[in-house]
Amino acid sequence: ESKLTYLQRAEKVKNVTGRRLLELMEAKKSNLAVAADVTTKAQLLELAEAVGPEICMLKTHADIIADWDEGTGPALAEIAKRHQFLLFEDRKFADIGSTVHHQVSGGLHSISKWAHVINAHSMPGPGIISGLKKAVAETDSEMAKSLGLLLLAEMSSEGNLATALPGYTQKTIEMAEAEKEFVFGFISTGRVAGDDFVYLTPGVKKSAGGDGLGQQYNTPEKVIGEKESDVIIVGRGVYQADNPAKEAKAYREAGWRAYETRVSGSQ
Ligand code: UP6
Repeated sequence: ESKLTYLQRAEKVKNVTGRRLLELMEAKKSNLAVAADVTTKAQLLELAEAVGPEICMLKTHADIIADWDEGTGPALAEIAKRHQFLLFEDRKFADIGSTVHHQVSGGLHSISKWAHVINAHSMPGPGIISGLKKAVAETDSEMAKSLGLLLLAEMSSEGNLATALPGYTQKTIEMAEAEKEFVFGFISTGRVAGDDFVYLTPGVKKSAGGDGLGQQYNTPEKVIGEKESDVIIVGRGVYQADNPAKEAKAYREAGWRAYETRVSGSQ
């Protein structure tokens, strides 16, 4: 059972971006990440601006933005700096080291130029971490030097093999343990390892259920309180609401309440 505060946990995390995330969560009283799964640049920037004050992180899928251009990353970075949240590009790298090395730094999206956090599947083995690390080492951008990596230890979707295959999650944790300067946490349904990693959980909505395409939802109370995750990731629950800013505030308050209850140990 984890009673440590986010600030106490920050001291244990080696990656500088992981520490910064925990510190700004405490400062903003927010353990909410919004998944900005909109499909145009204008919608993306508008959503970032609207939910910015409520979130610790904006999770993007750059490759679903129809009109992504070289100004999109810098525009997001400016909003993130002003509202004090991190940018997490949810590219879910899943290839050999040499390929992901190009994918993270090149192409249309130049992810390492604007993202603070990236993630990868552990399926290809430790070479995927080496490839991403090489891209970071080669960069001359100060920002890319502090990039933090999350590994997918579990997924939220029904029948996913990370959860179904015995040993998959444990092997993923071992890969992270070996690279703690770079890997600061996991995508998981809850706490799967120690206090020195950060846990981020997608598949969160006000009421539990699904979406007909395999997604499985849990509530903020269950994810933060019972499963002891750290960050709730909410997509459709926020951006499909009539008023995304107001809905983000409600999710932030629910997530924070669940955290405070957990660390205080009272009801
Ligand atoms: N996501 C999951 N499950 C995972 C990993 N990632 O849902 O195991 C991502 C999706 C989406 C967001 O790519 O961007 O989290 C969930 O969105 P939703 O709240 O609209 O379901």
